[in-house]
Amino acid sequence: MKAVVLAAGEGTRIRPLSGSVPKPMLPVADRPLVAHTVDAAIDAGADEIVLVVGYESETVREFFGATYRGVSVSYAVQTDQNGTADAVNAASEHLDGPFAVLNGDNLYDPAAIAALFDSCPAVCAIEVENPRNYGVLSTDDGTVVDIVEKPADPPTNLANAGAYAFPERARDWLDVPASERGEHEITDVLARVIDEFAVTPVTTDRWMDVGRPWELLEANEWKLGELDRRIEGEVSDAAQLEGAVVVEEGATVKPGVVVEGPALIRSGATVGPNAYVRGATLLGEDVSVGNAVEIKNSVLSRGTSVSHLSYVGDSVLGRDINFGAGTTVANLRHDDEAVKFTVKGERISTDRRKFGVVAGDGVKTGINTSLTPGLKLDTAATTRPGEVVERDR
Ligand code: TTP
Repeated sequence: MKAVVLAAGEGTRIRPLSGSVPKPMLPVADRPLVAHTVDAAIDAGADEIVLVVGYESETVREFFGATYRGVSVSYAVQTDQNGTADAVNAASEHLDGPFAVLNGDNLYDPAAIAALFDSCPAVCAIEVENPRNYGVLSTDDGTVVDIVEKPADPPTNLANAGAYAFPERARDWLDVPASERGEHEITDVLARVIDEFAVTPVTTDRWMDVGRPWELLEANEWKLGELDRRIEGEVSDAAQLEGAVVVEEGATVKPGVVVEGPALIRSGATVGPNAYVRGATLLGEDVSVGNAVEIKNSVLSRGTSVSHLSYVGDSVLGRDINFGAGTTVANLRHDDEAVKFTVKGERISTDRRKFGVVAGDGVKTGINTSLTPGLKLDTAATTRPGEVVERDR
């Protein structure tokens, strides 16, 4: 089956991380986020991938090229991000026969995607505790009979897990009217398919939609947790690597370093001496973690440097950041409440007891900067030496 993978969005809710890199290309373990989606489709047996691209599309094209893992990849351009149905519509001339649609910012269980392909027409569903926040599926006798967005009174706890296998006819139904929020939604295409076909709900135990920065952290927790230990870089005899630790070729781990897996230290990264890296942590290409630094459950993107005497916990750092000596991230509130974070101007709960900071590309902190939980530092923001930063900047 052909799989259409939607990767045209910028990811406004994940800003500032999507400043120079579109959300689908943000790092999740050893690959961009969207590569996990494409891998799930290929592992499930997709025989062709159609990637819908738009925002900063070059980076996506460069990564996948014309074939990826032996499977043909073609591209459709969605000029304006007018919604998920509009995105699939942009790919319509690539479609013949039944086709699957997957979100390029979702992590899927490949076994569920294989079952989805086998059960076409079908939609993936996951049981959730709080269905009010999702598209909710009503079923009758093993068939989906309705889908309702964020219902006040959910008919089931089966949430739409953003993966669809559509019959060929659905290609003619992609031009749906705009929804209340002004987007052409793939769920309206699904509603039409539900009206005309028997649609099977394929349940999955594990699925994740990456929309906000802490979800990128959680996606890394998932995928770093799947790594097997592999040591190919230069590791000092006086370093200690515990559990599922990957040190890629070209990475250096100096004396006195302790790394607790799951952790991935990518090519060109240097760690130590005397640093403490705790799981789940991704140290991207050319990252530098220096003397007496502790990093815990964090993502440090390519080229970022936390050189000495600093602590970074439960945080996501973009590219080419420099944390000055003694920069300390707080990741826990005194009142033990969930940490809040600002998404599109609104302060919302991350539902996480521990969450540190999100810093955009090129941020520089002065020495001895203290950063409070849930702080957002915009692209290229700076702090002064000794500052206590309590407000986003
Ligand atoms: P969303 O997460 O709804 O949108 P987004 O990725 O642009 O992020 P944000 O809401 O933070 O701005 O999109 C779901 C998937 O569909 C995602 O993989 C991006 C893709 N998409 C498109 O390809 N074209 C579109 O017009 C839209 C709205 C989304």
